[in-house]
Amino acid sequence: MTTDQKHASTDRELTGSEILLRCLIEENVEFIFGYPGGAVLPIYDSLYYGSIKHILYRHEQGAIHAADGYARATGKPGVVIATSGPGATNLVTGIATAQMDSIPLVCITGNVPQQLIGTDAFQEADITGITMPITKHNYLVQDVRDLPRVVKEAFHIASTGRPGPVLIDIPKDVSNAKAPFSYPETVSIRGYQPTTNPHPLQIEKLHQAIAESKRPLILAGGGVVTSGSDQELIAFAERAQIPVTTTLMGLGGFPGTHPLWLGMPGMHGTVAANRALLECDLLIGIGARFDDRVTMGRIDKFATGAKIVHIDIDPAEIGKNVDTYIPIVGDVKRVLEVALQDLPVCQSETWLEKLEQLKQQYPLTYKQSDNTLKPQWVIQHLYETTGGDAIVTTDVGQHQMWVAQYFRFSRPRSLISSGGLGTMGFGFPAAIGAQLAYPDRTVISVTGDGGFQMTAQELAVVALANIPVKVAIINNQCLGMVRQWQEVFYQRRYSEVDLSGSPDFVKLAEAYGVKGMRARTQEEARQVWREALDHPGPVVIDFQVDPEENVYPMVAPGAGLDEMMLGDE
Ligand SMILES: Cc1ncc(C[n+]2csc(CCOP(=O)(O)OP(=O)(O)O)c2C)c(N)n1
Repeated sequence: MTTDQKHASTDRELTGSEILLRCLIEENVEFIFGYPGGAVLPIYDSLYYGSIKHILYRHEQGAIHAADGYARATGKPGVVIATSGPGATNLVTGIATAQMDSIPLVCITGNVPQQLIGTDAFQEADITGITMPITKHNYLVQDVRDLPRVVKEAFHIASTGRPGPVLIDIPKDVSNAKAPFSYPETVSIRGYQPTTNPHPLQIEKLHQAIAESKRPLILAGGGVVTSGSDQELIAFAERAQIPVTTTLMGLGGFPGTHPLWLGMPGMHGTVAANRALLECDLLIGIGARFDDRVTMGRIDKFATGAKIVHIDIDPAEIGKNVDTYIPIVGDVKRVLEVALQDLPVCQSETWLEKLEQLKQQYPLTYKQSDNTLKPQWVIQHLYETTGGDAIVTTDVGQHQMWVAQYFRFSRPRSLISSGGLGTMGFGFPAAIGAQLAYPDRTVISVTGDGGFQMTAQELAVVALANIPVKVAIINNQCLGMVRQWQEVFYQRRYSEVDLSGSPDFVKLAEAYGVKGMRARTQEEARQVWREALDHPGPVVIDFQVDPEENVYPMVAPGAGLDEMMLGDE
C-alpha cells in the first residue's frame, strides 16, 4: 500500500481519537450515528469538543440502520460508532444488511487495550473476526500512526467499485496514543482497482444481440440506483425500445409511470414482468444479481430461451447465479454511456404490444371493502397524496411488498428497503437517517406492527430532535408475511404469529412525546394522513388494516415463474 501524505496536517501531536475526528472532518462527515461505552470514551471525549454532529440512538442497531438510511438516501458513506463487545456485536445485523445491499458504511468500534486482547477481557469481542464475512473490508488498528491511512482507505473502499460496509476496530490504547496528524491526499491499494470502463468488444456484442432480438428485456437492479444511471437507463430503453422490469432494489431507478415499465419481477412480481422473463429472447441484467427472489432459484425455468447479458461492476457476480452469454464488467453508468453510442433499435413492436396487453389484463389488484381498511389502499393513498414525491422506507414483510407494488417510485433513492437480508427493524431508524440528510423532504417509514416493535425505541431520537418522520404502521395484528405462508403452505396452522397483545401504538408514541393517531376506515385514514403531512414534527399513525389480507401475485418457494398464484381478487 502506498499513500501520499500531504493533505491536512499538524505539527503538534494529537491523540488517536483526535486524529480520528480530524480524518472524519477531512471526509466531510456530517453526522455520526452512535452509542458510547468504555472502549470509545476517548473518542466521545474528543467528540465533546468537535464540530461533527453526533446523534445518540437508543440501541446500536438503530444507529447503524440510521447510518445506512442516510447512505441510501445520499449515496455518501454513513458513519456509525459503537463500543467494544456488546456495542460492536449489536452492529452485526446492520453490517450484514448493508453488505447484502451494497451500501457504503464506515463502522468504527472501540476495542479493549491491545495488551488485553485475547484475554477474555471485560467487553472484549473479536469484531474483526466476527464481521470478516459481512464486511467489504475490515481493519484492526495497531498503531496510532496508521489511523489516517486506514480511515482514508476505509472511505475509499466503502464508496468505490461495488460499495459496502468497512469496519475499523480501534483498541483503546490506540485512541489514547499520540502522533502527529497528516491526512493522505490520495489512496492506492494494491489489488483493489475496480474496473469501471467496459471492454469495447463486449459493447459490440451487446449491440449485435440487441439488433437481432425480437423479445428483449432489461432487468434493472440496485446497481442502477447506486451508480446514478437512471437517466442513461431511460435513454437506453427508449432508444432501443426495450421494456424494463426493476427488482426491489432497482425501484425508482426507472420511472414507475413509464410506458416501458412492466413492474417488479419475481416472487411478488407482476404477471407482465414474470411472463416477459419467461419468454424473452434477450435478457439484459443491469446492476442486478439474479437473486432467488427474482429467479426463484429455478434456473431451469428462468429466461430459458434468452441470451443473458450481465452488466455489473463486480466481476464476482457474473455467472454466479445464471449462465451469462455476454458479460460486461464496468460501472453501470459508464457502460450505459458507452452503449448508448450507435445503439441499435430492436424490432420489438409485437413483443411490446403483447406485454402491454398483459399489463392491461393482469393489473395489480385487490378486493375493495367498505368495512375494513385495506393495506394496499393505504399505500396507494400515501402515493397519491404525496404525488410520489417522498422518501419511503419499509420494514420487511407484507407491507414491504405492497409498497413495492403500489407506490410508483419514479426517482432513484426514494425507496429505502432491506432487500437482500430482509431485516425487520430496519425501516424506522433508516427513515431517521434519510430525514437527517433531507430535513425538508417528506420521509415516510411504512412499517409492520411486528417490525416497528424491533426498533421502536428510536422514537426517543425523533422526539428529542424533532425529526419529522411520518411512521405509518400497517397494523394487521400479526406477523403478516409469516401468517400468509402458514395459511398458504401450512394449511392455516398459525404458529406464533399473533401480535394482538401489542402495545397501543398511539399511547406508545405519546409516551415518547410524539404525536400518535389511529385510523380504522378510509375516511379516518384520509383525515389523519392529511393531519400528519401538515404536522411539522414526527407522527406515528396506527393504520388498523384487514388482518386477513395477502400479497398477490405470489410464486411459491421452489416453483418457477410460470406458476404464479394470482389470489382470488
Ligand atoms: C429480524 C427478522 N426476524 C424475522 C424475520 C422473518 N419475517 C419476515 S416477514 C415477518 C413478519 C413481519 O411482520 P410485520 O412486521 O408485522 O409486517 P407484515 O408482514 O405484517 O406487513 C417475519 C417474522 C425477518 N425478516 N427479520
